[in-house]
Amino acid sequence: MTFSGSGFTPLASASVMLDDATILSGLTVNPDGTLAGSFLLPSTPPVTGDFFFVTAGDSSGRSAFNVVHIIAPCLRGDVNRSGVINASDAPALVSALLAVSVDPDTFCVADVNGDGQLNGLDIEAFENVLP
Ligand SMILES: [Ca+2]
Repeated sequence: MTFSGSGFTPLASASVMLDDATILSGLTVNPDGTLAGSFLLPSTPPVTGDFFFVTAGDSSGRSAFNVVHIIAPCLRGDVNRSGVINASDAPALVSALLAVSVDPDTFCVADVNGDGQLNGLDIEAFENVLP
């Protein structure tokens, strides 16, 4: 997970908090007032729907925050987003194939054969990925 921000006091010391826990400390704001870096999220694997408040603050009391929403990696065939591929995904797959349009996350899990289209070929591919 990367973060970046600007408007901090140049060369001030800074830290980053994830929710209420300090995850990075001893940082120094860049001369142009920007601050950037990266950290690992504590939830492994991250669960869809999780979210974290990321707060970056400098020693002069300037801070910025953002909310990180977790979207799980696309598991093709897990159309109902339960974390596993099984027969329960079939109705969701059919709904996605019949829908006029779907959101990008649904498109990814419903495009089971990964060809960039939602059609009957994905049903065949779905049958092949069923355990
Ligand atoms: Ca497809």
